[in-house]
Amino acid sequence: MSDIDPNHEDDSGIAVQEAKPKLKRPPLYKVVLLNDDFTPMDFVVEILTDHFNMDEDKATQVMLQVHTSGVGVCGVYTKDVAETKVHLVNEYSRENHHPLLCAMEEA
Ligand code: TYC
Repeated sequence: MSDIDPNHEDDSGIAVQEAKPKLKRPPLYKVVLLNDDFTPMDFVVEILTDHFNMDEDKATQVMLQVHTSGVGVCGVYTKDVAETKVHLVNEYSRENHHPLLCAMEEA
């Protein structure tokens, strides 16, 4: 019964072990925003609508969550997508002379 027992004999009587499936889901990463005392609230809301596909209400909720608790999750992505979002948001913030920090952590 090869479906149940991975250690079994093939037709020649030789013991064989089936390879376990090697597929694994890729690790996911949370992209987060950190609070600071200087970035205008409107700018944070703009980041959340433009880079994280949130409507105005959701973006305001998340911005206030960051403002009051210090950190908030913008979304969960594969590594490449998370890295790109962090890079683009931090670059855009610096271009606009705001200290807003975007970071990623394993989900
Ligand atoms: N604390 C900022 C202020 O009072 C607003 C803010 C919210 C800044 C979220 C950063 O990720 C942030 N203007």
